[in-house]
Amino acid sequence: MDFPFVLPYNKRNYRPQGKRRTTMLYPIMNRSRSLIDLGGVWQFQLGDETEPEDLWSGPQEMDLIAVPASYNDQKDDPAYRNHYGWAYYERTVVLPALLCGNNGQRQVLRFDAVTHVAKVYINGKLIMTHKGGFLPFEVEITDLVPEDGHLTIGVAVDNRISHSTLPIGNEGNIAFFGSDNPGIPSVEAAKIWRKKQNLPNFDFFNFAGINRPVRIYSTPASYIRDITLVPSIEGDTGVLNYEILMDGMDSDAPVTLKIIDAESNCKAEATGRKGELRIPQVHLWQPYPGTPYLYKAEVHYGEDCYTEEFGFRTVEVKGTQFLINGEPFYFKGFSKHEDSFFRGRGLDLCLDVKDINLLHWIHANSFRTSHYPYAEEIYRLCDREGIVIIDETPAVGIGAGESCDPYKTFPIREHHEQVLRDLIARDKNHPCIVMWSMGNEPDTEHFPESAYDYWHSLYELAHETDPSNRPVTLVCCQNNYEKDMVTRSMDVVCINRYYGWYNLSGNLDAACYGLNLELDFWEKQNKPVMITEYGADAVAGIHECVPEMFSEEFQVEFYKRQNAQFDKRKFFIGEHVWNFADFATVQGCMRVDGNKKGLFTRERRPKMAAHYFKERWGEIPNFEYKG
Ligand code: BDP
Repeated sequence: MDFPFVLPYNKRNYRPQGKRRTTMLYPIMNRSRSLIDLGGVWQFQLGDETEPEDLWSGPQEMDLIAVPASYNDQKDDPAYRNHYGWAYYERTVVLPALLCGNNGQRQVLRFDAVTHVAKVYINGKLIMTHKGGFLPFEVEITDLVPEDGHLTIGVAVDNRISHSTLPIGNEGNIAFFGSDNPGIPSVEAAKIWRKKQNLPNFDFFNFAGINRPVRIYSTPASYIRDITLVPSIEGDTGVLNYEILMDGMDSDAPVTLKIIDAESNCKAEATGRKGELRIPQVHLWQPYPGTPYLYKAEVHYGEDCYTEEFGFRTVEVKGTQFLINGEPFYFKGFSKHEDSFFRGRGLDLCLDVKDINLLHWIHANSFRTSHYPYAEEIYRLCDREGIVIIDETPAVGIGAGESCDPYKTFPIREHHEQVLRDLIARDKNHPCIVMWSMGNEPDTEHFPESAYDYWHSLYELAHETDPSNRPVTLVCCQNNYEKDMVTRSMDVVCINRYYGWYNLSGNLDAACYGLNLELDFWEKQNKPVMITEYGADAVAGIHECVPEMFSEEFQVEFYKRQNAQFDKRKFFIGEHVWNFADFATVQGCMRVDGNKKGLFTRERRPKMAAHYFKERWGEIPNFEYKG
């Protein structure tokens, strides 16, 4: 049986786990809705692997911790950095009197992301459990707010990754001296020293905790639950199909929708929860340096109102082209990470604004949210700033070598489907998003048929779920592309390639040869192809006259040589550099203080290659680059 995603708490319907309805509006403050941000300093304690009880007693000795932010780097303590298991957060707040009692308002507690599993307690009682570290969840707490407004919010967070989580962690979680090869002849002797820890099957640090904002917002008792906007274009007329979902107390109040332009003029109006509106001489949403023109959909329902921004733009794959507003688009940009000093994966609006400005500086027009859905704020910024996004699920690391079929052994399918639905439900109205990526670098080579079945059912699910039916892709790793059946069947072929780095290391002539052989293969598939990752580590400050690996000069040369190959291919529709900036990852013998493939350092200083791309991309237009 289904039950509402926003769960009014009472004993009858209390059910912390189950199938959820995936609709959720971004929390805003307006005349009908209040919004309280619970960011600040909370109390914190590390736990262990013991499953938290359903009743919260509140850990006794607590440290201070900033929210939102990952906990790992907030204290210089290996216990924080390398934690494995549960951690406990607590904060007591007093809600204003006007938000308490039977005042005809609903109070909702919303978490934008808690990584990876959260158990939420109010005044000592478990009210919700959520799995998945990169998407929001919420719970109605109206009946839990006492007259005096005192709320103790407890959150237990589990950072363990496994074959049943996304991203994937290696099962067993037993590290022998932190290495596969301890150099000790007897396995038995090696086993004497072993430690449970997260062993990511991916290359970014497993930052955990309350990574994104926690808020309490209110709505009237009858409220707008979701808004779906599907804009299209007919000639110079904008056509908007819309659907509004309402919920709460029964109400026969009418629903109205107004479309307001950027100059605050009302361009169209309608009554009813579903319909179509037409806007003559519509302004298009165009990627920067075009104008990313936004309209507002203002919805009223009884006492509630909600305003959602949207844009008129079309996306279509035609032959070997990727069309935005009917014109062939060329992707210039990056695959990125949410990653910064001290905060880990925590939301940092200052960094988001800085990164958008750096994208403009370098003349990039797009990025991919590798390797998980990002915080909602960045998509809102990109809508305004005209940056195009490929939006990715956290499905990274689905592969275990040639002896194990991950699709038959990893219990992730149901969770993956849920995450895909939740992602699309959250992000469906953003004009900046032009394509969904179902995942990054799974095994598509060793078990091509299993892989095809798995990814194709998700591919269909994504198409069915997205009301705007955007193109869908899967980002594929360096593999035997002749065996891989999945990548060639995507709407856009997205390839991550490391010719000259992991393959044919340091030899750029051979790298170009390998790359060209592969491009010849793709040329025959009659699909648009883009590179979603290519890159070389460069340690800022290492310079050489004869470019060798890890120097800034080599990084420039690596890109110059490969870009020249891409430029020759008409079906090649874009280049996303790996990575925008240096980032933290699992320590290991291939990493010096993190992954150094950024064009910018972790503190956002440009390397030589950033200047090279600024010049290159300054000369590549968004549209018609390949004619
Ligand atoms: C790619 C992965 C990415 C890594 C990158 C690298 O998709 O997450 O960080 O390799 O090794 O295969 O730098």
